[in-house]
Amino acid sequence: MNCPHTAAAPAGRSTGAVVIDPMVRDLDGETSRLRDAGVLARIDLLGVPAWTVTRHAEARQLLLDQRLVKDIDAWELWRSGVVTRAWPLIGMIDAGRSMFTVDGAEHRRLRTKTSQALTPRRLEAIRPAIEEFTEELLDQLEAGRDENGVVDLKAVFAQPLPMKVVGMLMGVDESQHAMLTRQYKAFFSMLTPQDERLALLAELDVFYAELVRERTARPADDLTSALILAEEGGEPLTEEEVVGNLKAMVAAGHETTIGLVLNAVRALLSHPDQLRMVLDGEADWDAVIEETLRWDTPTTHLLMRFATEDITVGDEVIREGEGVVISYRAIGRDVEQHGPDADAFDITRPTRNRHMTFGHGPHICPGAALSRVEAATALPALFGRFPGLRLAVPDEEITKLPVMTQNDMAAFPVLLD
Ligand code: STR
Repeated sequence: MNCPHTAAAPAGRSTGAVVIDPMVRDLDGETSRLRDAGVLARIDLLGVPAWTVTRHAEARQLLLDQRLVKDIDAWELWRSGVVTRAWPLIGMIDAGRSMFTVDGAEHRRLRTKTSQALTPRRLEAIRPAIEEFTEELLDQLEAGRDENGVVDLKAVFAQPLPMKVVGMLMGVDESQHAMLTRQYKAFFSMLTPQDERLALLAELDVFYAELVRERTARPADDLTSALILAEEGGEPLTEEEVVGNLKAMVAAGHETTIGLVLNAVRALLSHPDQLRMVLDGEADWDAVIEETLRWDTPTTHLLMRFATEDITVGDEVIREGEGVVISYRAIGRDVEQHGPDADAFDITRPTRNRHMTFGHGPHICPGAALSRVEAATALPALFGRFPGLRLAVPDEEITKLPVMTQNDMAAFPVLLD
């Protein structure tokens, strides 16, 4: 593959690296190639080399290793100017100061309020609202059928639900949801030219900064306002930090739960025996959710961490300054962790809860419990209302969007009866 995004082919770019396909034409094939390439595999991300970790145990260990940091200035290819803002994946890493990009004591300072707002106990308070959104969207699903009875479960249900939830939580008005969905779709798509991506990120920064200024002037009952207000005697977050956290929450909350809900529906429809078990009460929805998280992870690759010292993993050495990706899809299919049938979807699997799809260590997903509540509300309500739900096209015709880091379907057309 040529390398249009960097000034020159980066020095040290290895031959034999697994090239990550920006068009996501064969995700399962790519996942097996990554696993075959080793515990630590060399990958090529649009011409930029990195390591990826493909096994559960070693990923767990690296996610606890303080020698790996999120600070982009620890990346040799960035410091030397080989990787620039012209690289289409830069927005996944250089996303402003927030809990997503900082480590150590500063990270705890940036993250505490968010994780406290998202504990299972605090989430009980918003469960009724999630149920209400779900019912509303199920009505829209029914009303949205075309003359053949077909409706896109993604556009009408799986996509708006997490947007409504994270919008309510952060205080983003409903009138802005369609704009945000459109912007993030363009942000993640590899078909978007990089100058357009950089422009939309700048527009989003303006939007979020305005929201933060509004809440600073007039605090409301939302997490954005809570992030602005200083703890008694504590250090308040700066405006840049509040904006960073806000955009991380909206991007993450909106983009990942779509995958969880849709992937669970798709897995059940293609494994009707297991759907039966759930509908007959022989298995519970939590089993579906956890097995879906393991088997068909919403996040394929998490970019990126950087080594501040040489780190040995098995017989490979990550050199100081090199980048490390966590390949959650490969990790979920680890046979050491989940057994020889790790590639099979099986809600009765004993290890279904022992996945690492939300990460591990200090950066473990603060929204994990929230996404579980969303899925545990959406899935039973959907199949409760439409027990005969089925795909309107053969499963092989469902295509992935050209998004390198997320596992994202283009559409999911269904029949409701
Ligand atoms: C998107 C662009 C942006 O403005 C801010 C962020 C920070 C949080 C990131 C998000 C990103 C991309 C999707 C991520 C999310 C955190 C969790 C989510 C990586 C870079 C996952 O896919 C797990």
